[in-house]
Amino acid sequence: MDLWYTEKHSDNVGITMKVSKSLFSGKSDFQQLDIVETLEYGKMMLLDGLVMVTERDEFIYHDMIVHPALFTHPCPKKVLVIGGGDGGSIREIMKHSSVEQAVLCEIDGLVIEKSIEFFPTIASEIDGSNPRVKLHVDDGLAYIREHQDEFDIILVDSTDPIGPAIGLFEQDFYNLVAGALKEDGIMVAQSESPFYHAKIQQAMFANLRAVFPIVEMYQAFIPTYPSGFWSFAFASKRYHPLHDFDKDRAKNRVFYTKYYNEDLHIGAFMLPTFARENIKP
Ligand code: AG3
Repeated sequence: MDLWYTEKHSDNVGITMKVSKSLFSGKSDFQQLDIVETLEYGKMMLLDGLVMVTERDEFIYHDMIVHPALFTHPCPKKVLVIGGGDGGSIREIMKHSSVEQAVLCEIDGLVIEKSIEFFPTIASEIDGSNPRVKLHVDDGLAYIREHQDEFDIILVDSTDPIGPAIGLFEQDFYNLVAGALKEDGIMVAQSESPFYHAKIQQAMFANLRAVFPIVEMYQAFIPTYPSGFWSFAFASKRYHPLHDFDKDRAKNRVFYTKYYNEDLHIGAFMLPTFARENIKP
């Protein structure tokens, strides 16, 4: 029997993958979590039916949510990830030796638990073995309210703005993030597909501009997300992702990155016209 999984990207289009088996299916207090084995992309995690990670292409998203900010900030020591319960962002952050502590604040403990069980290569730094990593199962808003003026970098590794992540796209939240950052802090948030989510981007970037002096969008090619054309918001109090970028430091990095590199860091900020228009001030 042929089993296929489809995530609908609109009423009339989606992505479909052939599945060999279902590994886990359950409902937490917050959302529906499914883990399936696909033939093309390896294991895949879905939240409320939306693709979060696959073993084959997760390196792209995780390289790109982490390294542009960590190679722009001159010396990131304390980094917070909001969401990101699979641990992929924390894994990449840990490659930066300047980082003394990384905190993961994920609202859904089930995502952490099942990622450790089914995605050991992604969750490799959140299984309790690394003393530089702290885990909090908590609402991101509640957490940052109590941790003001503390972080060099905050990464918002969220799902789409429906369900539990809805508040993570609003101006009140960005005000709290700005407060939780030090005076030269940087925030990066996943910012959906420029091709399908123009309205979300318009609102999100307007909210960010109301709070941060430097706001830029950059892109990455992520085959399993809607349209494959994905984006991130770079919002910063002092450092500009291109003008303050030390290309030699990125070039001389001592770890391997399968997607990110010092040239792509610059190229990722170059946007097609329609994407620029989505976020026009
Ligand atoms: N964050 C998910 C981005 C949103 C994907 N959207 C979708 N498939 N409709 C992924 C978490 C990875 N750490």
